Amino acid sequence: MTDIITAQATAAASGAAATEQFRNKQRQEAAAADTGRVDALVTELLTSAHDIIRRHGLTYAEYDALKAWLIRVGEDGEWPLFLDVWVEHVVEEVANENREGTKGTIEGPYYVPDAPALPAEAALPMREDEAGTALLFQGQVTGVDGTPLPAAKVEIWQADDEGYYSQFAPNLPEWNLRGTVIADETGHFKIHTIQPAPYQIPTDGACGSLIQAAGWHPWRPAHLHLKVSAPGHRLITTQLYFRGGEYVTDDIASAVKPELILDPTPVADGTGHEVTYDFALDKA
Ligand code: MBD
Ligand code: FE
Repeated sequence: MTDIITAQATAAASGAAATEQFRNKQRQEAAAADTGRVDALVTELLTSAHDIIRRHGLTYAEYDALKAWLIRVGEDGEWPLFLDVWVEHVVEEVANENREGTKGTIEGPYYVPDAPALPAEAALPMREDEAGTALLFQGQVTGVDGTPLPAAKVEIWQADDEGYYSQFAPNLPEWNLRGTVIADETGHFKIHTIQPAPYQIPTDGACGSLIQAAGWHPWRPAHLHLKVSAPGHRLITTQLYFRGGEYVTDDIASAVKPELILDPTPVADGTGHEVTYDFALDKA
C-alpha cells in the first residue's frame, strides 16, 4: 500500500498512512462535478456554522483555537480519522437505509484492499506468537431469501491484542490480521483469528486534543471489520462487536448496532472462543 514508513506509534504516523490509503481510493471524483449539489451542501453547512456562532456567541479566542486545531488536523494527517469517527456513521445510515439484509456500519480509516486470498477455512495471517484469545469466526453468506451464495468473498481486517492495525502502526507484518476469505460452494466460511482489543484513538494528535478538550473518552469497542460480497449482490461493509465488551454501549464513533453484536462461547477444549454469524446480502 503505502511507502510511508510508520516507524512510530504516533498520531502523525498512523494519520499519514491513513491519508495515503485514502488517496488511493477513487470514489470522490464523480461527486465534484455536480455544481448544484456542491452549492446547496456547502451553503447549508456554512449557514449551520454561522448559526452556531451566533447562538453561542463564539469569541475570537475560540475562533482562533478552532483555526489552529483545523490546521493541526491536516498536519497530523487526521482528516480520515476525524471524519470516519464523527461523520461517517450518518453517511452510512443514509447510504444503507433501504437495505434488507445484514446491517452495515462504517468502514473507518484502516481498510486496505487486496488482502491475501484465503480458502473457506483458514487462519488469518498472524505472527507465530500472536497474543490474544483464539477466536473461531464462522458463518454462511446467503441472499436475503436464504439462498446460499457460492464463492462469496469475506474480506476481514482487525486490530491485534494491543489495538493496533497492520500498515497503520509500526513493527507489524504487512498483512497481519487481514485476509480475503473465499467461502465454499454453500457460502460457508471458518476463520481462525484472535479476539481484537478495543481501539484507542491516538491521544497525541489533533483528534486526541479535541477528545481531551471536550472531556470525552478516546475508545472504540473491540471489533472485526468486514466487507462481504458475492456476484449479483450488493457488497456490505460492516463491523461485528462482542456482547458485554468495554465501550460497546459508548462507542466514540457511534457505529455499534444491536444486530452487529456477537455472542461468542468458549470452545470445549479450552483453546478460546467460537461464534457463528451469517450474512444476508441484498440483490444488486
Ligand atoms: C478504527 O479502528 C475504526 O474502526 C474507526 C471507525 C475509526 C478509528 C479506528
Ligand atoms: Fe477499526
